Amino acid sequence: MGSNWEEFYANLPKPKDLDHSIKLLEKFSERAHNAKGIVLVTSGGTTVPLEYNTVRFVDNFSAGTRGSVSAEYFLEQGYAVVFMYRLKTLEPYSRHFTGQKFLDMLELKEADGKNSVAMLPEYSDRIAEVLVKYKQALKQEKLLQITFTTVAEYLWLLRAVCQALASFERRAIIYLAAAVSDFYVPPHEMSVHKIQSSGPPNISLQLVPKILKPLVSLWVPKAFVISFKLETDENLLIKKARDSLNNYNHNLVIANMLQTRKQRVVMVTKEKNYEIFLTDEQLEKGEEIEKYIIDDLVDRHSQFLKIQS
Ligand code: PAZ
Repeated sequence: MGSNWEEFYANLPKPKDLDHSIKLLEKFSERAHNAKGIVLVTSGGTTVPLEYNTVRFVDNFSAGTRGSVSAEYFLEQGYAVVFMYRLKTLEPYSRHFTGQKFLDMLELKEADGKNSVAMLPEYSDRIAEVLVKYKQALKQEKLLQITFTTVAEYLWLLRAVCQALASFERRAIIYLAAAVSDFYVPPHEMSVHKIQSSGPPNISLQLVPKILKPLVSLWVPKAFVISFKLETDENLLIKKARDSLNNYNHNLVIANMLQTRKQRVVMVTKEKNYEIFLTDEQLEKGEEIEKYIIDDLVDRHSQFLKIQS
């Protein structure tokens, strides 16, 4: 079962809200035809539930920074964006104000025994800057957000989004920044109830088939497809990225190390490898590497449109 994606899908339970997401996608993609192009950005990590009534699951690391930041820069460049993300990970625009950061921007005022809330003036410019971009994306209906949690939900959604974007042909960009589980528990082997701790559990994980293969060759054969490769051993990084490019024959792999992913990536194309990085000074100033990655990709996508048309 591990290598056959069709059989794999046939055995994966379809998510309950998939039909609703497909309707949203169809409407969104109809409207998006007048944008410069459309991008699917995947973001966050998938889970692998160990039980149907899930108490425990295996998780994949990703805060959703790469995806949410990239989505903002694609929007700024005039693309419509389908942001497919793990529930409760970072989202475009709201990512600037998460957790305590948001509360620290407010002050409490008391008058006549009543409390009211005001924005601290020193944050006003920063908030206004983000708010302008957010409102513009909403007004232009250029951003659609859809969520997944498990690897099964991710895979069902991924195929549905690709099918909705196929009509954009070369104008579609598929930007796969999510951290997707390589292993899963096949549905027929999954415990229904919480696994009891009376002894060591016997959990056997199987390989998830390589979904880039049907994605590139069947679902969106004309799109500009970018995958990411995450490693923790520098010695493996470029070889694994190039192997992936050779195996799936897509347009580009962005290779990054877990430890340095916010400061350095290597762009692996059919012709060459090149780095995009931020200096320590740029990083300290709060610059984001995704700005430079997206600038580069937008250039490459324009070239791709010219060469192929
Ligand atoms: O979401 P984040 O900013 O914390 O991390 C981003 C990332 C490392 C998950 C992404 O850049 C990436 O490499 N995604 C693909 C992971 C993989 O090889 O499965």
